[in-house]
Amino acid sequence: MKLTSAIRLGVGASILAVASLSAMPAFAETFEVQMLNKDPENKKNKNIFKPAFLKINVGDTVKFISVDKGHNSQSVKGMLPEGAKKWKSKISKDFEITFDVEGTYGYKCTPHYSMGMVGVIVVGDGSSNLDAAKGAKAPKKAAKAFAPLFEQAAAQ
Ligand SMILES: [Cu+2]
Repeated sequence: MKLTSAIRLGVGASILAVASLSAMPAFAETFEVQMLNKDPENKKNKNIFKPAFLKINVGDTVKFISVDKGHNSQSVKGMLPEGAKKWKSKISKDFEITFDVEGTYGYKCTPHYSMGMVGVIVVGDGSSNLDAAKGAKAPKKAAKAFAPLFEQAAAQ
C-alpha cells in the first residue's frame, strides 16, 4: 500500500513539473534598448531608442539602458494590450520590465515625446491590439516616428 501511494505521488509530481514548465517560455531572454542622445551610426538622428522596434516572446525582459542622461521609458496610453500594466521609469536610470501579456506596446521618452522619441515592442502575437495602438493619439512627430514601427509590427 505504502509503496503504491509513493509511486502515485512520484508520477503526480513529475506531471505537475512538466505542466508548469510548458506554461513558461523555455528560455526567457533579456533584450537591451539603449536610450541615446544621438544614433552613433547617424548623428542627425537625435533622441532615440535603439533598437526602436523589438519582437520578443511572452516572459521576456527588456532592459532600457540609460546610455545618455535625460531619457526614460513610459508606456503610451491606448498603445497597450488589454490587461497589460502601464509603466514609467525614472529619468536617467536603467529600467527593466518583463512582458507577460501578449500584444503590441507603444512607448515613449516622456521629455522627448513631442520630438518623436518612441519605440514599439511586439510581445508574441501583437495583432490583438495593433489597430487600436495605431489609432491612439500621438503628437505629430511621435505619430510620424510610430508609423514605420507599427508597419514592422504588422509585418511580424
Ligand atoms: Cu528622451
